[in-house]
Amino acid sequence: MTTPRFVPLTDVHRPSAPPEEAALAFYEVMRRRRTVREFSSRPVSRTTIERLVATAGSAPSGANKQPWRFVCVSDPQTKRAIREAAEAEERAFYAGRANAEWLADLEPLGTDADKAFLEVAPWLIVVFKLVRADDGGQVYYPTESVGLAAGLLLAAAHHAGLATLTHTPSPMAFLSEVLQRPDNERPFLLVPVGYPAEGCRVPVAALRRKPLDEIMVVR
Ligand code: IYR
Repeated sequence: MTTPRFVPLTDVHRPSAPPEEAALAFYEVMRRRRTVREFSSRPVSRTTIERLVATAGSAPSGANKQPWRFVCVSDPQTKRAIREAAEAEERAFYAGRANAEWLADLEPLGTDADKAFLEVAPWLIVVFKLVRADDGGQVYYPTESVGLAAGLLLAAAHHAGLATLTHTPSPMAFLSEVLQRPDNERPFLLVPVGYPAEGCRVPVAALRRKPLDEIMVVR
C-alpha cells in the first residue's frame, strides 16, 4: 500500500466579489450560451483551442484517470470526411431510424440531415471517452467524467466568446475510423467551435430554460 501524500491547498481562486455576486455574474455570462448551427469560417487560433482543451482536461474524474481525449480537427479534408459520414447517418436517422415522437420533438429546433457546420466551423473538437486507460488499466465512471469535461469545454468556449454545438451523430463509430482512434477510445461528442455566422439564427424553442423551482429542490 502507498501512503497518500498531501500538500497544503494554496493555489486558490479568489474572486474579487463575494460568492453571491460572483455566482450571479457567472450566471449572467453562461445564460447567454446558445447552441449554434450556423458557423462563420472565421479562424480561431490553435492556441485558443489548446486553452479550451486544457480547461476541459481540468475536470474531476473517477480516481483521477482523466478518461478522455480531445481530437481537434481543422484540416479541411478531415472535416469533409466527417461531414460526409455524419450526413449519411443523419439521412438514415431522419428517414426512419428516429421514431415519430423523436422527430416531433426535434421539429421546433429545425434540425435536418444537412451538417454544413461540420465543414464551415474552423475547428471540430471530437471528444472521446476512454474505456480503458492508455496503459490498459481500469477507468472509473468514464461517462460521468467525460461529461463533466465536455461541460467545462462548452463553458470555456463560451467564456472566450466562441460558439459551440453539441453534436451527436448516431451512431458515431465512423469517427473512430476517420480519426484512426485506438480501441480504448469511444466517440462521445462532436463539438464544432467557432464564431456564429453573420446573421446566425437560433430556434426560439431552445431558449426556454426551466425555471429554478422546476430544477431545484431544497431540503
Ligand atoms: N443527431 C441528429 C438529431 C438530433 C437529435 C437530438 I436528441 C438533438 O437534440 C438534435 C438533433 C442531428 O444532429 O440532426
